[in-house]
Amino acid sequence: MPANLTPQYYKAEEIFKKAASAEEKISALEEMLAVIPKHKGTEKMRADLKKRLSKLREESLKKAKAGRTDPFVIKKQGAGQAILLGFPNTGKSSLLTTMTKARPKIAEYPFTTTLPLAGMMVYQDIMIQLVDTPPMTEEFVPEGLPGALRNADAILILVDAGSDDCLEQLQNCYNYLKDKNIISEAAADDPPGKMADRCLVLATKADAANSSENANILRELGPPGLETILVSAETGLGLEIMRERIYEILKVIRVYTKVPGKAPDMKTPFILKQGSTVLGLAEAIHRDLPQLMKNVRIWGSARYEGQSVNRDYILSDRDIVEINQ
Ligand SMILES: Nc1nc2c(ncn2[C@@H]2O[C@H](COP(=O)(O)OP(=O)(O)OP(=O)(O)O)[C@@H](O)[C@H]2O)c(=O)[nH]1
Ligand SMILES: [Mg+2]
Repeated sequence: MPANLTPQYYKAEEIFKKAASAEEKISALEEMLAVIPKHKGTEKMRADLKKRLSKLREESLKKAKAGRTDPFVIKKQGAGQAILLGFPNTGKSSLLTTMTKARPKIAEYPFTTTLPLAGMMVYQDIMIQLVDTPPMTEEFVPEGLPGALRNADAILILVDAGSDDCLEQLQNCYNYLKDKNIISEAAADDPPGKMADRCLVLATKADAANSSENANILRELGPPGLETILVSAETGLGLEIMRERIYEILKVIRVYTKVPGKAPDMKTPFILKQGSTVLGLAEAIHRDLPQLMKNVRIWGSARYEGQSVNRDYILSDRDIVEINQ
């Protein structure tokens, strides 16, 4: 049976053929379906149009979903990512402001921060990413926060050392992390700092009354094996030691490279996982380098300066490496 297609149909089909985007194609197909004569002769064509339309709609929905950015998925930058966790008003945003160029809103009332915000903190010659987050409480944890915590390299638990609730705040945060399996439980005999692999407690507002006493209460009665540092975003107390501890938690090393016969590049170290070898460094520099490298010399951890080592040699923080091809 003849289809007897109309000029409107041919026009819509022309638009469809020229359409560049999925949205244009969808609306042209919808038009074609709307204007196509509905009789036995076009039955197959209409079924085909419907099939194409639903396929395009599905694809475009998938794309839209993938393109939507989740604010709790924070792309890592620098030597590692340390996320701030804590009850409202504990000074998370103030710490981010003091340590980085990021400028979150700070206020004396609770629940000021509603979305995560990242900033870069300088540590010696590298940068470490700090991520401010909306607060958690015993009753409420923002959706998306557990995923962000799980993904972070270090978790900084902030508690207000100026408040008598600080031990309760710490216990709540710690129990939450443990219950959600974000960290593993510390053993009672773990030395401070070894605990729960990547947590550090920051007792904030060190400039407030009773803060030292409260920090001691946290150390004595808080979960075992947790290291607590008393810090103040206002006076700067404790911030240097905090930076050092965060770096240690990241378990990375800095390695500097040098071209034969030239001075080493001490400005931009390669950041590698602790335990990385010369081969790991070569892979990080360029994927073809492992095949090309011949003699490798090390300054720093080697027995003598400029010592030749093989590709299995385990590098140390601040080693200088010369790779000859
Ligand atoms: N004295 C003193 N006050 C501080 C310090 N750090 C933060 N504050 C104050 O504590 C209040 C809360 O600070 P924020 O940085 O907004 O706290 P937050 O944890 O980000 O709060 P939320 O976003 O609500 O979770 C503000 O009034 C700050 O000025 C500090 O080191 N010393
Ligand atoms: Mg905040």
